[in-house]
Amino acid sequence: MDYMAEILAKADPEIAAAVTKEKERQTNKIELIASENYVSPAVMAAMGTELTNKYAEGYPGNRYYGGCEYVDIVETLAIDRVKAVFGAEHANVQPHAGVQANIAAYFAMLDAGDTIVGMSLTHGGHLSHGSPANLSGKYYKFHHYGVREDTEVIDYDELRDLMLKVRPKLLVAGASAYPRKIDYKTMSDIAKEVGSLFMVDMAHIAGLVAAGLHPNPTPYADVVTGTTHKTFRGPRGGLILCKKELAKAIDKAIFPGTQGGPLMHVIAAKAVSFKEALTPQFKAYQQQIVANAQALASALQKRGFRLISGGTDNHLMLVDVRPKKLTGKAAEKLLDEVGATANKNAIPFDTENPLITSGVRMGTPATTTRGMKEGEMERIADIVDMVLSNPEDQQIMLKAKLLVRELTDSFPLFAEEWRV
Ligand code: DSN
Repeated sequence: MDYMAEILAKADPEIAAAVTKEKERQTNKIELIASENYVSPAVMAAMGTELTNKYAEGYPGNRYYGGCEYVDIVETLAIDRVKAVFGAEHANVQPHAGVQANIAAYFAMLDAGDTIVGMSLTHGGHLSHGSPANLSGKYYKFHHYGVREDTEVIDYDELRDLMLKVRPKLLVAGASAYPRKIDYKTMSDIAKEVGSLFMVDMAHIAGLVAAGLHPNPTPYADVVTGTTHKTFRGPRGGLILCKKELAKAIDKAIFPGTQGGPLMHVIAAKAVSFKEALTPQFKAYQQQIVANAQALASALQKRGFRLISGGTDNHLMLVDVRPKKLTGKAAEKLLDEVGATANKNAIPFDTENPLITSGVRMGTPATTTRGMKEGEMERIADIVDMVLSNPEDQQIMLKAKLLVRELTDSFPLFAEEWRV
């Protein structure tokens, strides 16, 4: 046990025990949730520092509290590094998470009641892109585009038609369950034609963008939001990038607009992850995420699975489990029983309700961090196939469980190789 864990175990054994169990879960299961990852020891260390003690409302050099000279260094480094990573004119590193980044971006650019066009949650969009259950859907008038039923990819002509009809103040690109590249240039052209602002939520693919493997939305969008904890492999948190003209409005929208004190320990961890993102090892890691996603996708297809849109260009895929006579909910549970963690997910034109669904979303950021490569993706596809094709067969389920354990034992979670 390390020193910090020992302190926690002495002070609060109940919490320490749950943390230990969670560490065991992460160690002994195959993590296929597309939005999860394992941070480096340096990122983890930054989060457990004295910076958590500091109030620092405001921005570097302009705070509402004294004693900010050192957290100013931290936040300035974070800002400069993330601007270098994405080639941005301005960056705000204070959003606590992705939803907060999106809400602040809307608050900066719009008035309550304004019209926005965004991707439908049921076609791969995000809750904060206008779900009626989210503040975004309650305070703004959203219209949604989706994917075509035949191709299951975004139809930019249909999107243009909707934009011309609705003439929104803002067009939002980005998704949380869309396996294909998004054409930011075309979307930006449509937004310009209609006179709308253009925002890209790159939360899922930030790591791929940082490594130059996915188109960078920064030159095309007025505002780019994102998270640091998915493909990017930083701490749980959000960020906003924007053009100089919107810098003041964005900063004001985060503080005092929608947040109070920044989480300086998390901002320090973000800065560490931004430094990691500037290394060649990070680029190699992101390349392997994509190679692994392609390997897993084609291995699943070889075993008869149908993937939404026929494959993937990024780190994730959506598997239609209806041909296996399963729901997404049942598939998620079966996979979990053998030690593979994925999440049920609506597929486009799903007829099941969102708590049941007909799909499972799988991604490769976490397994890639463990050092797994294309060969291991074949083994994972075997496990998924065994489980979802034979849910009633206890012997096959047991065999799948053993195969998961063999894999996780061969790729220790905190092995040296994956440390940057
Ligand atoms: N909950 C995240 C995901 O899993 O995609 C999005 O916020």
